[in-house]
Amino acid sequence: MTRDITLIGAPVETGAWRRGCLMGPDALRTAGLARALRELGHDVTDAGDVAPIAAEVKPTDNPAIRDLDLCAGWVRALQEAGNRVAADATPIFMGGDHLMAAGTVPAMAARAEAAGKPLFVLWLDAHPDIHDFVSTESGNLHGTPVAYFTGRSDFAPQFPDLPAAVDPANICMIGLRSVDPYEKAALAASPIDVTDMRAIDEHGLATPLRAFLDRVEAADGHLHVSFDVDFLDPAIAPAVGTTVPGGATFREAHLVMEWLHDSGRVTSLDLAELNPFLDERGRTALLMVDFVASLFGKSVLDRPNRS
Ligand code: NNH
Ligand code: MN
Ligand code: MN
Ligand code: MN
Repeated sequence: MTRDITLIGAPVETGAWRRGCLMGPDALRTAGLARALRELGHDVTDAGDVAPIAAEVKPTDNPAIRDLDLCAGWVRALQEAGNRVAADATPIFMGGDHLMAAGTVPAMAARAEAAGKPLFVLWLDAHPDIHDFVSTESGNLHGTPVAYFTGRSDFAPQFPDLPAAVDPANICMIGLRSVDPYEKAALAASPIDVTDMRAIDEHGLATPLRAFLDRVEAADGHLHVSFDVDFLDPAIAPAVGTTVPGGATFREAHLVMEWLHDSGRVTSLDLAELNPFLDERGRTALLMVDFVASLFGKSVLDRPNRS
């Protein structure tokens, strides 16, 4: 299937403690993201980078929160950029830290709603990013997008009113291995489908991913994939500010990409947390491009796999 793919740069870095994610979109460009997708036959347009909408917002009561004005400006700008994406286009949002998902996911939820379909979200990450303005101890707002886009906590008036909330029952998180106490409680009380690294070690990720993709299919849903670089093991993907040992291997991540492709269901993608300042000769950026190519149709053999 040939797609109209729009690359949208989201060089937000104020959601993370370490600087450098602002170089993420350019590193993905340099690593050949557009070329790799064109070689697979897709029509690719690079829409350039989004810029934050300057705004001064009301401070919160949590003194730990960092760069609130700029973060709020990014969320607003990325929602607006997401709203401009054509109904039949497949956007790839090139981050930028994971705060980007507070912009991209609500826009994709609104787009799905306009098409009369539910939005499902596959969250590939070491972290659940389900903090809110009150619970975050680090004050880094890349740890908050899931609480925001599910409407779980109040982010008003700093972040925009949600155009459409994502039903937490439509979210699947895979790869978790760094969960703060508040987040543990939040997940325990939530219908979010969670596969942590222990579950992957014990049973593999095939069963939970298949079950989730079957649900997307049965509901005829849109599927947004939010891929945080730290989903991957730091041994293969060092270019991320929050490495956590014991992540997904090359083969596990590759299999996820190939199943996502086979499902035909992916309607939008975030590439989050790539920090090129921490990379080694571009290897993490090149690896991400390789995974994206697999998600959009690069295969080893020109015949279906038997399974
Ligand atoms: N939970 C931590 C925090 O809120 C870490 C979040 N960092 C991430 N998330 N990289 O994916 O600060
Ligand atoms: Mn740039
Ligand atoms: Mn994340
Ligand atoms: Mn993470």
